[in-house]
Amino acid sequence: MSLHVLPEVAAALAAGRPVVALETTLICHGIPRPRNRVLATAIEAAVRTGGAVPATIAVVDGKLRVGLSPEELVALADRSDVRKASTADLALALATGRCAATTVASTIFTASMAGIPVMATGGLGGVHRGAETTMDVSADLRELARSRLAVVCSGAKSILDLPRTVEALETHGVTLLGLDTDELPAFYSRSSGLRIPSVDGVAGAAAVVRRQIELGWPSAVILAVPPPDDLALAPDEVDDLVAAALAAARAAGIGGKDTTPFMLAHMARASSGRTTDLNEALVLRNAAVAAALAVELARPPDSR
Ligand code: PSU
Ligand code: MN
Repeated sequence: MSLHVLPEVAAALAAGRPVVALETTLICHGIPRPRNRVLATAIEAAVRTGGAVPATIAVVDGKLRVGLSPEELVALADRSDVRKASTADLALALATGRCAATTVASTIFTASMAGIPVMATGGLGGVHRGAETTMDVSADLRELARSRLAVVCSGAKSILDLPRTVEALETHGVTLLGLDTDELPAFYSRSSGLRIPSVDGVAGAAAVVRRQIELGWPSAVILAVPPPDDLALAPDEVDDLVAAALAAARAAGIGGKDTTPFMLAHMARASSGRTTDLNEALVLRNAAVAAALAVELARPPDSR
């Protein structure tokens, strides 16, 4: 077994106490330094406040880690040489003894191996705009299709082709739920125009997750949480920001795994940091919701 599980996380899992897995690409490649170190610590604190144990996942010096110490977490956030490791890159990162941040895909894979039932992130990867020609579809979709866990997020990032992303999720049998909303949030804005089933609160979501486990259905449940009202952008403004970022990416010849970090950074600059403020706020909210879901799922049947 090549997993290195922090003793606190291992103890919680062994005792059936709630644990929430967290990804690190958003820390190392989504939010600029030095804000990212503050956020990394705050996300873990939000999970603890919600009554669960955080398990931040990353490759540190060639080891696949499930749970980092507070010092290790800040050190990872501060480094500028951390690679982005999706599932295709994990083995290489381990073999070369490097540090690498895990995407949603590699975090889901690792969390499943460790037996963690819930993870939190900002926005999922999905079908990129122009995928008809580039074939750029995030590996997040493949892991969501084959991993039985609940993923709390604010939908998929608006830089993607959201209607095609929803179709791909359906094809792969991934259950998509809105937390008290029947519209898929679009990460930067609360509305995408895409209808999804709404569940009543975290208890409603937990009931679906339990049925999914009983069924033995091998795919994920996505719980989509709208971004905070006061920071969310208007859909028109998001469209303009995405169009400008896409044009800049094409002009700079950006492709593949650099696309998402490049676009996020471009939109942050073009919005004078408002997309970063929003990204931070929604991740913190999602971490709190994920903790509540993990707590609910860990409750014994007679106390529900
Ligand atoms: N959510 C965020 N910021 C991010 C990401 C998600 O708020 O930076 C990352 C996730 O790690 C996701 C990745 O898995 O972007 C998708 O990258 P790609 O499209 O290259 O698979
Ligand atoms: Mn890609």
